[in-house]
Amino acid sequence: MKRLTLTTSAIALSFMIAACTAPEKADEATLDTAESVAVGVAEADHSVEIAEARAFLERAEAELAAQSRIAAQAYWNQATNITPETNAAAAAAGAVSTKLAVSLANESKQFDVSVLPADLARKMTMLRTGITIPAPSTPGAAEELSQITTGLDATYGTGKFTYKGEALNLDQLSTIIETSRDPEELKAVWEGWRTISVPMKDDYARMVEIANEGANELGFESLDQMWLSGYDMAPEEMEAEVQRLWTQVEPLYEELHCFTRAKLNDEYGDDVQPRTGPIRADLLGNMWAQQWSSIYDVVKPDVPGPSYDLTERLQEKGYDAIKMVETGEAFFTSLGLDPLPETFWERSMIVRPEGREVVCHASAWDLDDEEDVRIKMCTEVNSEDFYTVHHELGHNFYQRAYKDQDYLYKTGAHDGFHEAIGDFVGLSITPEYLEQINLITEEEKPGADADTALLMQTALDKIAFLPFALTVDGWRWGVLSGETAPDAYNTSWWDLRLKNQGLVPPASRPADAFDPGAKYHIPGNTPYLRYFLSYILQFQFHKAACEQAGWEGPLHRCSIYDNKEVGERFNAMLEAGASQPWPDTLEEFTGTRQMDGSAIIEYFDPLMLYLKDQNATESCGW
Ligand code: X8Z
Ligand code: ZN
Repeated sequence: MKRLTLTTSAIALSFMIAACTAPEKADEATLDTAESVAVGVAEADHSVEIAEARAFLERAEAELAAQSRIAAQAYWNQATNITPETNAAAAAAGAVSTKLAVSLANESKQFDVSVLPADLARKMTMLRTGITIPAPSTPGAAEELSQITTGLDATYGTGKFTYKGEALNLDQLSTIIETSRDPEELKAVWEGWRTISVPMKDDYARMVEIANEGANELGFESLDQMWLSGYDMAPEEMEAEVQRLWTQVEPLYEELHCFTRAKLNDEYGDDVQPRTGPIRADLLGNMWAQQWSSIYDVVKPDVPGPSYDLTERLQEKGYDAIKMVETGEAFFTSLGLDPLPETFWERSMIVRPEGREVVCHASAWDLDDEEDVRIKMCTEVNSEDFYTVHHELGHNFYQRAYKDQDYLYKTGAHDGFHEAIGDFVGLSITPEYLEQINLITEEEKPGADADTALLMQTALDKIAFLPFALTVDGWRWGVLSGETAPDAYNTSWWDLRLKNQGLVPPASRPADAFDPGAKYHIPGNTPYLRYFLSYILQFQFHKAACEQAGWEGPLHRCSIYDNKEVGERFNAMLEAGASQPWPDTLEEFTGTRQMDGSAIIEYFDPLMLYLKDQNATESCGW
C-alpha cells in the first residue's frame, strides 16, 4: 500500500508492516537470574544506541510525514486531472519521496535491531521493507524511476480503444464486456483494451531493473522478497502461508469453474466455449475475468432466486452517486463510528468529471494523515459500485481510526487488512439489511430457498477472484525475481492464467502484447497479494463479528448493521493500525492468530454441495 493513496502505489513510500525479523525485546525473554544480570548489563551498554535510535526514528517519522503531505497533494492533482504539468509535478514529488525513503532506510542500517526495544526495532524494519518501488541511491535513479512510474500510470489512465468509430475509455469498454453476449464483439473489445499496454513493456522492464537495484541496496536479493517481507514473518514462510490458504479454497474454485464452463457451453456452443478444458477469458463478464457476477444471467442455477435486482432497485429508488456514498457511510456510523468529516464531501471525486482526464480506478486517500480523507471514484449507480463504495470507505474509516498512531504505524495491520475492512462490511449487505434501508420490501425478502442463488452471485465475485489475485502477484514475483525475462512477460502471464484460473485468451496473442499492463495494478505498481489475503480475511472477520453478535443462522444471512458491540471491537482493531504484529490484532478481533480459509468455506458450504451435485456428470478441471 502506498503511504499516500491506497491503490496507486507507483512512486511513493509504502510503509507497510514490519517484517519477519523484529526480535523480541530482551527483557521479555524468560531468563534465569544470572542471564538476567548479564542482559541488564548488556542493556545498559546499549542505552546510547537506543537513545540514538529513538532520536533517529523521531526525525525520520517527522520528515516522512512532511514529505508525504506534499507528495499526496501532487498525486491527487495528477490522478484527478492528468496533464503534462500534473504528471511532471507528481513525478518530481515521487522522486523526492523515494530519495527520502531510501536515504532513511540506508541510515537505519547503522542500528543493530537486535539490541533495540521491540517498538523501535519494528519501526526500523518498517523503514527498510516499506518502499514499494525503491530506487538505488545512484544519482538520477530516483528521478528516472519516478518518470517511468508516473508515465505508466498516465498511459493506463488515459487508455482508449476505437471501436465502431468511437474512442472508448475503460468504463465504456468494460460495460460492453459486462453486458454483451456476442462473442465476436467480446473478443474485439477484449483485444482492443489490450492494445493500450503494448507501449508500456520496455518502460516496465527498465523499472524492474532500477527497482531491483534499489532492493539490493537495501539488503534484499530482489524486490519480490522485499514485498513479501511486510507480513511479520520471513518471506518464504509467507509464501507457504499463501499456498496453504489457496489449498483450502481451490476445490471450491474448481467446482465453480466447472459449473460456469458448462453454462457458457450451453449459451455459446462448442465452437466458442467447449465443455471441457479452459474457459475463454472474454466470456466472463469482466475485462480481466477477475469477478464474474456480471454473467449471472448466463450462469444462473436452476433454482428459485431473489425477485429483485440490486442495480435496478438502486436506480428505481432514485439513488445517485452521492446517495450511494451516504448509504455506505451510514453503515459505518451504525456501528458507532464517527461520520466522515465535511471535507470528505467537499474534496472527494465521486463521479467522473467532464472535460479532463482522470484515473478512474477507485481509490481511497489520506492527504494529511489526520482528517483529510477522500475517495476518488467514477461511481455509477449499480450494484458493483455500491459494493465498491463500501470498499473504499473501509479504507477511509481505517485511516481516520489510526490517525493518532505514530507515523509509521498509520497503516493497516497488514495490507490485506486494509483491503478487507470495507468488504467485510459489504458482506453484511444481506436481504435483511436491504429491507432495513428500504431498498426492498418485506414481501420481496427472499426465503431460504433462494440461498443457492444468492450464494452463487457472491461466489462469482469472491471465489472467482482468488486465483486471479494469485496470478497477478505470481506473475510479478517471477518478473521481480528475474526468473521471468522481458521476452517471456506475456507467455508467463498466460501460463499462470491457465494454471491458476483455467483461462485462455479468445485467440493467440500477438508477439508484442503486454497483457499484464492492461490491469491497473501493474502499471500502478500496487502489490496484489493484499487482495488475496483480504478475500480470505473478510470472511474470517465476518464470522467472528457474527459470533460476537450472537448470530446462529447461516453466515451468508448475517448482517452486523447497527450492532454497536461489534462496532466497538471493530473500531479497536482499526485504531491499532500497524502498532503491533498483525497476529495480535487478528487475535483480538477473531480469537485466532492465523489467517484461515475455513470461514469462506463455511460461508459457501451450501453452494459447494449444490455444485458438486450439478457437476457430477461433467469432466471438471482443465
Ligand atoms: O483495486 C481495488 C479497489 C481499490 S483498492 C477498487 N480492488 C481490486 C481490483 O479492482 O482489482 C478491489 C478488489 C480487487
Ligand atoms: Zn482497496
